[in-house]
Amino acid sequence: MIPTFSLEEVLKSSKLDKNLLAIADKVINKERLTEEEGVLLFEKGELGFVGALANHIAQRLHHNKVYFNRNFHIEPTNVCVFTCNFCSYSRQYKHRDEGWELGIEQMLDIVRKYDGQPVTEVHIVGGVHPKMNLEFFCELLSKIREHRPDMHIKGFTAVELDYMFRKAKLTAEEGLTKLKEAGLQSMPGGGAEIFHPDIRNEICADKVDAEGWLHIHETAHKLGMHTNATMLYGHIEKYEHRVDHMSRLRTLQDKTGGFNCFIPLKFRNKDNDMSNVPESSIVEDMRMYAIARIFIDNIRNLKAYWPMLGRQSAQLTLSFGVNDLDGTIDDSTKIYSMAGSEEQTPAMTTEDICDLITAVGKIPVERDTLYNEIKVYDAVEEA
Ligand code: V47
Ligand code: SF4
Repeated sequence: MIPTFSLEEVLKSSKLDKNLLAIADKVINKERLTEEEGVLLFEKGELGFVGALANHIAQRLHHNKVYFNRNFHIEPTNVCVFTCNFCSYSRQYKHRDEGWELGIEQMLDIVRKYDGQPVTEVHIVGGVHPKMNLEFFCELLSKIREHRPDMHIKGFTAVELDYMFRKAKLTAEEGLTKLKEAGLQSMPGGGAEIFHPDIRNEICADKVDAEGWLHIHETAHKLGMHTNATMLYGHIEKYEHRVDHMSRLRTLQDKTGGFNCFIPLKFRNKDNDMSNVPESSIVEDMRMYAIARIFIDNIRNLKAYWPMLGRQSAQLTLSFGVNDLDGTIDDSTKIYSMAGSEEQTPAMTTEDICDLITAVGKIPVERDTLYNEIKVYDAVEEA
């Protein structure tokens, strides 16, 4: 079993910096950290210290429960009008013969493959294709809804939506209302990358900026839709950029309460224009998850997305504040396999996921997209 760090033991250490001790006091008293304190945690907080604090918070919120979801992905295309330097997945329109472009019937065939299976969510995400417009996606959504009315449809990053709405000459509110009427129920968290313009302009200059991304999510929340939020870390950003990013999300969450979960995404460096940038170490990954859990005090769920992190590292994050493994049973996503993830054909059965969770002394809980509990798997029960 992986050891979890006891807060009491860690606080007994006489070597602790007094500012770190003050942060620990704040965490124990449920007080919010400032941005300066967030940066200090990244600079000085050792793995055991941040792990103990993160674990304390996760226990307070979720006891020993770790959530997973039964879902599958549809990736309509990897053709993209944008040119993010970290992306190993996209192909420009002029090279579209090297990529894929699915029609509505082909995507419905993917949905039909899961007929009779207890999946609760479909996650639709892909490149930004210049010819796949709002009308096309409304048709797709309504046909999925008609075929499988019980299944939650989570779809489209704010990057895809921003482009779709600008082309249709609609505001975010008008565009989201149309998609919602067609069947869209929530939005994934992609496209956030790093909000700070100093970094954003270096890694993904041509797509929607921080204000645009946040505006689309705020509008979705206003329309009653929940959304997720991501952060692409471990490349050229500095600690203050990570804290700035998390702080902007924390501020919007105070306003709307619409974020379901936060997902730090580890930068993978295979076959992209940033392949010269080394990947973060596993210690840095665990510190990232722990500090996210400590700093963002108003988003209840912290997700480790195992197809990108690899299942062993994802399992380790459960001792660093993570309470959600996403848990895709058949994840056909190519975003990470093409960028060098250990998971080349990501698929885990419910039993695999439950084993991963129980092996670190936690309780697997199947959830729906909105974190309603579907089934708690206790130790004696077969998955
Ligand atoms: O925005 C692209 C990331 C994201 C690389 O909301 C990369 O439940 C690492 O956001 N290395 C899209 N990351 C995927 C995404 C997501 C995935 C799973 C669940 C949810 C959710 C959202 O993938 C992009 C970008 O940040 N990405 N290339 C790369 N080389
Ligand atoms: Fe396009 Fe998304 Fe890749 Fe950027 S990360 S190039 S928006 S597919």
